[in-house]
Amino acid sequence: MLRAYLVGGSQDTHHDPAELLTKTEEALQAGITAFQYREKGSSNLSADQRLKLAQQLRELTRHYQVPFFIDDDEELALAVGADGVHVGQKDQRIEQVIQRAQGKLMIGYSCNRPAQIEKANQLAAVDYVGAGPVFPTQSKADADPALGLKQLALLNRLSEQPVVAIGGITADNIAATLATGVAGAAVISMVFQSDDISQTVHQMLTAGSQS
Ligand code: TZP
Ligand code: MG
Repeated sequence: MLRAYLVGGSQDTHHDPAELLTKTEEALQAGITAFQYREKGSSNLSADQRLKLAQQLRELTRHYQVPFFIDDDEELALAVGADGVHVGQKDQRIEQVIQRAQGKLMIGYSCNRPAQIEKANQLAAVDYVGAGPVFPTQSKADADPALGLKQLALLNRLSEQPVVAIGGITADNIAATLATGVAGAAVISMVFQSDDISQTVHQMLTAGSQS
């Protein structure tokens, strides 16, 4: 599920929900293995617009039988029948999300320090860990400094849950990223800024398998 994980919201497609839907469908068709709706930062969508877009993304991902996560909003995830919720260190407290979502949603949790991984290891309800940013990224305004591959490999070794790497992953570094042993790569701009989404998803799915 984590191998080729696409993340996106309207801020990643020129604030155009229709473009988000079209590009996400192209990526689903090409074989992404999970999708996360992440409406953030510079987004100007109202709550009603977010709900409508989340419902449309739920329908699309269901059609392609791909797990659908929502960032930082377990109420929205429950309302649209998403498969999971993703929680950051700066979002709502993980304990509160677990209380509301346990047994109903898969839970992903962002970690970028060993102490955070150790905490995640204690939380049985956490299904996977997102680790990053691995490389510098333009897609997250409040991103922490880049981890680099050595630190990513360390976090992956410490984690008892599968780890998906995120942040600054491109065609040039995805093979090295996967070589750390993580379960997969999560990307925004590699796909949403691609001129050929189908080919880009193919690169994600085959990276690291050529020797
Ligand atoms: N969390 C850590 S880095 C990041 C998120 C959501 C942004 C990843 O975007 P990109 O364009 O793949 O670097
Ligand atoms: Mg978040």
